[in-house]
Amino acid sequence: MFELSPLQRERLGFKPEILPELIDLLTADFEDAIQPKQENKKSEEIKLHFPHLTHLADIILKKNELKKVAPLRVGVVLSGGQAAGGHNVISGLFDALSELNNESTLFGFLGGPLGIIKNSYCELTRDSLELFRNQGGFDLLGSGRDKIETQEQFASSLQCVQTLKLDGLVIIGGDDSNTNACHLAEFFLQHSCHTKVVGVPKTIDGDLQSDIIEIPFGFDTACKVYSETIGNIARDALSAKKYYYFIKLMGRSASHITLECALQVRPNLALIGEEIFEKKMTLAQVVAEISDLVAERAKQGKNYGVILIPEGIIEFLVDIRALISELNSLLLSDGLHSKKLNEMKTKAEKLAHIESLLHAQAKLTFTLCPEEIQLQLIQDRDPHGNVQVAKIETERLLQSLVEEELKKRKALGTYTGKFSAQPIFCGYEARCALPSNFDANYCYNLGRLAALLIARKKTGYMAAVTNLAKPVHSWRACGASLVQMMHCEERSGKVKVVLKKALVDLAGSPFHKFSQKRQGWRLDDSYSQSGPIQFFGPSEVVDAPPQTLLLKSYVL
Ligand code: FBP
Repeated sequence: MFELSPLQRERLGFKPEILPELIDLLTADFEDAIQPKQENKKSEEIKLHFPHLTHLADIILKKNELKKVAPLRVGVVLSGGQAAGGHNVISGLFDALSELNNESTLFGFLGGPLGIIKNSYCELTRDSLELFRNQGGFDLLGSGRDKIETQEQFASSLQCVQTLKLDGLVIIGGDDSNTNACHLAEFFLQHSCHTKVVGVPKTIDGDLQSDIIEIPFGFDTACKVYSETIGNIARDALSAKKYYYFIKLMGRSASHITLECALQVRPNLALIGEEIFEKKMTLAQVVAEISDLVAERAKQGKNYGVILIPEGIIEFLVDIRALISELNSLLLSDGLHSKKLNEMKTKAEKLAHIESLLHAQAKLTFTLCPEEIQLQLIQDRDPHGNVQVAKIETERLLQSLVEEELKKRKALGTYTGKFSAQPIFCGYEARCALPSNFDANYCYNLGRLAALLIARKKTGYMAAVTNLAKPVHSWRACGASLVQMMHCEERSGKVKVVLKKALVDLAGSPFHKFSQKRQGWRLDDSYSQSGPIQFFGPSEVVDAPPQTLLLKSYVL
């Protein structure tokens, strides 16, 4: 058993603030939100997949007369990547179920969605939760990236919830897990199963958003942890004045994390994948943009700086995107070329073989990449044969290409500075941090709301808390209809009905603010050091929500 640090023990005693509508659960009920009927706007494909759910509108809370609740049996699962606050969702869920009826039972599925398929679970009690309140990590239950997708998996899940006689199943996850939640809710209804399915929005990436899902949990803590690191590194750059720090930030596709950290720290340059995509920029153009910055700063005698690179950038660069797509179709996991490549002994043989197969443009892009990146592009593939973009060391790729470019400029006499760089990856260290007050409060309320949705027999909803830029006493609780968030998307050549990933909105106020400020950040060293997450002190320090939220709500 792990030993808790003094701070962890102190955090066990933190009492999350409950939003007013969720204090007295027995008198709380839901009604349809006043909104234009969405039903007709949904495509035929979506209606076909979700005949029972297609009519569901978002719901809001209303006060009602006291409604007693029979003992509830609920299962909960953590799905996908870790995000700070998961244990608080479960604590909130547990406490709320006990308040609704103290004979209720909460089961936790082990190791992610596979736990549902394989019927692997444990019963959660007040004692088992005791050491997990306000703590980071997902280790109470573990997590996994398995999806409930096939008919057999749906059937096993149905059997599992029926065997356990579950009134509700709470799926804590990102866009894919909540897509599965919607499909499961529909499947259970089609099979006259009374288990209600409720999703909870989680992902540090911040890309699970809609009109009423303002931000998924975990984003705030992760960005605060990264901003602390970046702020410290920036101060190091300013002190030693000898390095450029190329900092890659986690976030599989969208650049929300990079944007938030840029707003918090004010680096000299922050690349935003969505903007690069909109401008149809190539790798060479991005390299030129960074080199221009280095050259401009060198003219002022500044041979140091901080550059933020979102993990997902690789797929937003038009030429790399085309290369990856060509490589993906060439190297299908069961394909001929993949087998051939595996049989080859030397790196050089493998690279030459791939080069010989690529079309002219893709070949040019491939040869532009240093050898170690070329190998990452062809070797690190997922079980479907796709490039694992998260494993490509973009920070090293850009650093080495900028170095090359600067050498050329030096030879031409257009650059006279010194360039020495350090690649840094800010990734896994932030996912299991002790949740910030924002995430601890948010998650606890999400858990309570999920319990209430189940008690009021709502299925196919995601727990949603709005007004998050305001203090907790102004937060509102609602249910977001999952089906209203669905859209059709082509994945691996097939049309699939999935929850839409929310990318950075280039017309939105957070990006607008960033683009107004960034010119000044290039040459002035206006770095801001946010410091570690604080749990004690004035509210503006300990309870601050992400800047992105404040800007979206026009609070800043
Ligand atoms: P989720 O969307 O599942 O929460 O995962 C987010 C994330 O942390 C990404 O930022 C990152 O690209 C990925 O998970 C890493 O995944 P893994 O843990 O499988 O290496």
